[in-house]
Amino acid sequence: MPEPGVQIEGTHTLAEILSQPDVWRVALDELSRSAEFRTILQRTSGRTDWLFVGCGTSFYLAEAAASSWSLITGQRARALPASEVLIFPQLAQLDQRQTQAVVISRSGRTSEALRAAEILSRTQLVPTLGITCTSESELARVCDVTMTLDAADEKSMVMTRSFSSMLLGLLHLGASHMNDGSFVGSLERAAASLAARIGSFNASIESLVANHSFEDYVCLAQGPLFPIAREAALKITEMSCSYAQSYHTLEFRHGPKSIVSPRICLTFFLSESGMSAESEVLSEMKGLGAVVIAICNRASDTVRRSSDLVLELEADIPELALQAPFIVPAQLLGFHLGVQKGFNPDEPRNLSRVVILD
Ligand code: F1P
Repeated sequence: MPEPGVQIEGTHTLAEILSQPDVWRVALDELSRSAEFRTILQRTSGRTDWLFVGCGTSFYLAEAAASSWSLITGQRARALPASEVLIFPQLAQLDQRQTQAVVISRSGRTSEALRAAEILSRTQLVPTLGITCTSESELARVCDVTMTLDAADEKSMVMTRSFSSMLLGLLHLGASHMNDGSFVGSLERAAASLAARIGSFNASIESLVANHSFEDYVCLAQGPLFPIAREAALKITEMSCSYAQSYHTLEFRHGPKSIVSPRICLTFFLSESGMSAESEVLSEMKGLGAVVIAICNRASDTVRRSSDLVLELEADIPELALQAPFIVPAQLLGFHLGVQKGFNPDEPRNLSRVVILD
């Protein structure tokens, strides 16, 4: 393992994180023009109760997709880890007449995801939509229909552009079900805004990491951004072997804030709906001595006064289109923290790219 702080040149993980705006554009364009997408639209129309399923990052993707799906379509949508479908299938509250299952797996090979797809399809008789970044996947052989975003596949062990691209693909599907053709345009504007800022975001985050030595990490968000905070915490853990936590922003006051000190890094994913209330928490935590990173579309005055680093997207897009761009700074934070601690994010400790069970 290299000496702590040694910059690891040419990692594919960093290149893949930085490639996201371009990959989103390609993936969304290919999806929109594909016969596969039209088939999926047709085969899933009329289903009114959506269950999103995955493992690890793909489970947090399922949570992000479920929260957005409800807000975009007005339909009931839930997320479960694939393991819960295997062990407690009754928790899924499946209704064969209404439920549409979506099984998410970058590799299309994760044992729990494949087994959950089989149970949903063959035992519970619920239609299954797979989404993956791997062509000719095992997942596609198990699910009734499958969305494949191979432009978003990656070499990295941890999921970065696969997470954001598959999320955008599912948002595009939800908006298309509602005949909202403008939503894909907002996703493209989000990509353009991020593309213009991602270089400065990367430099700012690398500099903040170089100038601090953290002991604790907490990611905070509300609403459809809360799954992004959960995924952000996992990225920090996977790439830097640090214990990172996530909470609903206003929940942080109710006990967890006891850990706040000058050695804590608090990352706020600020919604537009809750900007005022969330800014107050941010200001209070700065008052307790925390180092504060604010990720937002446009910062309030309180956020500017109280943050050590403000990363603004400044895009004219609906709030839901913020989910994918907001995860990118967190991926960069996890990467630079890992390098600072002497790890190689291309080869995270203890991890394998796919979890295959006997
Ligand atoms: C799911 C997953 C990843 C994790 C690691 C192990 O993979 O848990 O989220 O980062 O790579 O596998 P997949 O089912 O999405 O391929």
